[in-house]
Amino acid sequence: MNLDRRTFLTAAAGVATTMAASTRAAAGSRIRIATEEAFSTREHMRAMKALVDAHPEVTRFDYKLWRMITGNLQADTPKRLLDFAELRLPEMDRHGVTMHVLSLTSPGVQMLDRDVAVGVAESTNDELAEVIARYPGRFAGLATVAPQDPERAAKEIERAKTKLKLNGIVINSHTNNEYLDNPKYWPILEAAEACDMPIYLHPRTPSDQMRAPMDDYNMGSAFWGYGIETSTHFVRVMMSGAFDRFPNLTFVLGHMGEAVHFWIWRLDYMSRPGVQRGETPIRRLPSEYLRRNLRITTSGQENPAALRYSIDVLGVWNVMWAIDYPYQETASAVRFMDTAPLTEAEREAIYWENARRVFNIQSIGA
Ligand code: 1DF
Ligand code: MN
Repeated sequence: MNLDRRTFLTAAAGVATTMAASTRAAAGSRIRIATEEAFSTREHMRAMKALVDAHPEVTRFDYKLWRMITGNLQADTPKRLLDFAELRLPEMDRHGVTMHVLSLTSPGVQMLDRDVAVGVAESTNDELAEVIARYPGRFAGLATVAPQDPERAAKEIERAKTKLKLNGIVINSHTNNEYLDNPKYWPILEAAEACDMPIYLHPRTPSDQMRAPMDDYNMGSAFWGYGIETSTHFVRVMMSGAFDRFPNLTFVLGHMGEAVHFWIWRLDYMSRPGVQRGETPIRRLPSEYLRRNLRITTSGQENPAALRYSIDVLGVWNVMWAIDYPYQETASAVRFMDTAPLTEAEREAIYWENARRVFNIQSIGA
């Protein structure tokens, strides 16, 4: 561990010990909605196993990861992905987590062949709705769609909204190396806007176009490649003019906004008329889309300075809390949010009020 990192951790621990835990939290009555929480189904696992088994020669990070996950369903991560009652709810209860907003774990159905993907997406959404109904007030959920078939995906968004009462859509970045700014995917954006369903743009291993420098050191993973892939995807969508065409469409980015808004000043500066903006169809400044059409979550990022910055530039109403279960620890995600140097109003907004509004959550808590 180098000195910088040690200094940072000491500073973070100092914040933790000097901030008193809220009395409501101590009484166990604080509401906490975690917004990027992964699950899987038996059918999803079977389809992913068939895929990676059929291509033993592929060494891309996502294939390696899925060989590991599907190699032993009794291992810790797959067990936690498939479970609700035995491990997940007790873990939530131990740490005072009221709800998980569930999403099918990355890359969802997006590595599967089109027709398989459509089938797994629809059955996953049915199972998700059953889980939500089985444990009232404890789960909400984002619908999986197969972008491989944009028309069916648009229909599934409508079914997820009206019939299954799901709370948004998850898309795990690129699909067969294509991005959502491609006009063939506009039916998905159009349906999402029409149904008032936010699109949670979740990471996956970078596209082939971006992969080469990520192939060493496992950099295609959540360590670096996930964020670069996903932030680039969002910026592409923004620069395509999608938010002019669909002005009420909202995207959600995890991992503290995949750092997109850390570029907010430079995105505006470099896209000023005559430099870059004249070459793109966008009608507003990037900063306006970042504040109107983007929400972010804290999944997997426990850095109070990055949180403060995010609130200051995007507004407290655009920031939500998340754990990234089962890939990160519930205990530390709760400790981070309980002790971050915020006003109580900010803490409540980020812990649950924003999630309720953004994901249209109807009932909270048992
Ligand atoms: C990991 C992280 C894996 C995230 C994920 O899905 C995932 C990980 C397979 O740490 O291996 O979605 N994440 O969201 O950062
Ligand atoms: Mn995640």
